[in-house]
Amino acid sequence: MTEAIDAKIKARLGEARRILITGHIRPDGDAVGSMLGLGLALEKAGKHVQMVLPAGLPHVFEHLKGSELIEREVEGEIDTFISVDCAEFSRIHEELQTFGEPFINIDHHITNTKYADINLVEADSVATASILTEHIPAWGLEIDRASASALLTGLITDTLGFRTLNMNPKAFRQAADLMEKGAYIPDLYYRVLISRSFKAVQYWGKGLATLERDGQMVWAVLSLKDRKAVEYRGNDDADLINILSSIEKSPIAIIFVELSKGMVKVSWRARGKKWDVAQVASEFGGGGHRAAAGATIEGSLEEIKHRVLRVTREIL
Ligand SMILES: [Mn+2]
Repeated sequence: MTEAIDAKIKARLGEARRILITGHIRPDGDAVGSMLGLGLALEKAGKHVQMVLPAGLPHVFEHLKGSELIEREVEGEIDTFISVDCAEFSRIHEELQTFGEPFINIDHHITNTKYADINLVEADSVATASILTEHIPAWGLEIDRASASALLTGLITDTLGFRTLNMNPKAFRQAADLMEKGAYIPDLYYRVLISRSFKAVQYWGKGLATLERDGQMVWAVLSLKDRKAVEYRGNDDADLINILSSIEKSPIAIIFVELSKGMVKVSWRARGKKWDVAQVASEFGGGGHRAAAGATIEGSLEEIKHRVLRVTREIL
């Protein structure tokens, strides 16, 4: 089965001249690392590759070699469109949706809707970067040091540093292989999981001041006002969710981030195999994994908070 998909992808990439690669909107380390890991390998094989993120590259990944090649716009014609780490067509940036459905969809989300001509979806993989690390050589491509660093970044970020419940021996072996290709784990690890801006920690303070608990759930809220007050420039929770999910006796953590007036991003984290927060997120049109899921919901912060807490309590 996988061999057949590998053969199809290899043939398609062999014919490809001008390739477009993108990851999901609000790209994380796996989306960026996968784009770059594959894109650099294809460039090395002589392909014209455009790696595109219309909203730009999050600055936390700017240290990655080759990341300067990531553009905001597509130039000229495209004959092969590849999406990575993108569970649904709607998770591709609007501006790129005009290119139609991708030819190749490479992803590890269990909620993937298989919207492309060729779908390489392996839900038991810890990251899309893990799928790529395994399959890139089968497509006749080479993983060099820059590509290895990007892929290892995907592995590190999606597993929160090799500690999520879905971690498997294969991911450790792949990390070792990528290190042998020159990826330097201490630096990559520090950059994406440890280092933070002063403003991000001030922003945490705002969120932590709203911390509440009920039964096994713990939650916090980050409003637009908070973000402005500390001049935090990201459009996210600055990973505050990881702090919430460390709280003992509270296996379910939820964070509410007001993206704009009337638009709230909700993220869930669950500790322990008993819970499946992807199921809750899907009630709100979102998705993800058993242990980590998210949804973007329209409505006011207060109203969404009540609805989400009620539905999460009911389902879990
Ligand atoms: Mn991923």
